[in-house]
Amino acid sequence: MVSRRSFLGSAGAVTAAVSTAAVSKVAMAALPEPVIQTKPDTMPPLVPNTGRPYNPVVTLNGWTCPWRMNNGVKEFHLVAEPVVREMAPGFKAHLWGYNGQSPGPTIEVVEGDRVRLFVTNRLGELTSIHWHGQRLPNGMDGVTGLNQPGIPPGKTYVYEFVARRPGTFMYHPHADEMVQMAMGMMGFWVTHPKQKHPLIDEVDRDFCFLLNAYDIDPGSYTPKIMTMLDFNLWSWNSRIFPGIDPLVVRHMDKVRIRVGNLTMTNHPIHLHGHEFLITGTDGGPTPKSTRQYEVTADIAVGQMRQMDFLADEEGDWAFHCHKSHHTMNAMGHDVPTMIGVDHRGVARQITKLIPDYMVMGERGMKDMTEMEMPLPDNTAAMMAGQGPFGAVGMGGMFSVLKVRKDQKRGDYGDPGWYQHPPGTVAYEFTGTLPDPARFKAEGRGSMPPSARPDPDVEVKVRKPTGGHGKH
Ligand SMILES: [Cu+2]
Repeated sequence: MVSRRSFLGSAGAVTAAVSTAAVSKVAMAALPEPVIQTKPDTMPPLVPNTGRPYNPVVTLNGWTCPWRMNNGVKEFHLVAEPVVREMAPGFKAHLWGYNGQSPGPTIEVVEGDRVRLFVTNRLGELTSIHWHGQRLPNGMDGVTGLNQPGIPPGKTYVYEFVARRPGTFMYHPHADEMVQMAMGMMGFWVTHPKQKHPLIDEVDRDFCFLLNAYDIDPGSYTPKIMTMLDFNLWSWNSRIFPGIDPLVVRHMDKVRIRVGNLTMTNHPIHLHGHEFLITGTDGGPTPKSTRQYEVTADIAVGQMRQMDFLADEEGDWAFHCHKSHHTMNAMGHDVPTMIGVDHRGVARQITKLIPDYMVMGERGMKDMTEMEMPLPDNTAAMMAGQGPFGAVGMGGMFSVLKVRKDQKRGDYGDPGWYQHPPGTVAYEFTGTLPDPARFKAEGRGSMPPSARPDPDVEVKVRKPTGGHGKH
């Protein structure tokens, strides 16, 4: 019997919930060693040293799964198991994932590769993996009950197929989906083209991440699994701002960002300073005739988008979901009841109670940062990003695209804050200002209304002397 330690390898400190005793020695001997990752850092791209060459992707706050070649077949080993994910510095969530992390490692293969994926279940319930977007034999599609029995706890199943289409894909369970995805089980998949592809440009930097969401009460560690829409943590690869790494590129790099959505709502992902083209979806590369320049791509539930652009503007550019409540961290309406009432001012209490108030008002944000509220243990700070000009009132799905002239090719290290050329930062005007033009009267609309409110309070108040019945 091979011990669990050797089964897990040197990084086997990650706790496994279920014993591997059920796996026979013969089966164990045939399994590739699963590589375990315990850090939430963005790992450097995994340059392929076996199999066919390609330009590897960089998984934001993630990593690519190593493989072994076995008689021309690319073999991966995914282990479904409980993991601890640091969603932001100091804020740890108890999730389920693969190989020590949520999301699981990115799978990178080349078009035409024969792929064999060993999936070991160390959860307490059945699981399976669906390979979203792949062309494959029906029995490899991973829908529990329909295409295969669920993988019982402690067992390992094997999926095998040829990666037929190049493109951007993902994987996730098709067993108890609502629970298992709410717990963080998902991963990215990239199939690189086997040769120069007319619709797939070669790029200098290729980033990828999944949109996911959690509902974790302040002070607790485990997501609520029955939440349908009211999630309170909006994350990229199970990280929230300010815990999401910047996307660092070299000036004039061709950049690709691949995004998949496994939340329960759509996300308009918005890039500052540049325009991009949607060059691919999970359906494959987009025809050139369909491409138009955008600065926001709405990514619906279960969709993937691949955005290409030329990083020709230096600076620190915001990159975020455009739904303002998705760039907020755990706060919800539950927070005040969890932490008790603050008696230092009614306005401050309103700020706490009404999240929108904070989204709208600088004042509210300032108050929050000054308040030093006693928050429950393990609660993501509401406003925690510290920028070069002060607090960045954001959370959740927010990061920064850093474009630098002196960034070395292949260097993804954080270059620090952008040094603005003199005279290129918005500044305070201290002279005297004429009164700005102001709104003076309502328009008439396209035709007279058939009725109007009675009494016409607003109009009477504004123009007490005027008769308004005969527009
Ligand atoms: Cu969003």
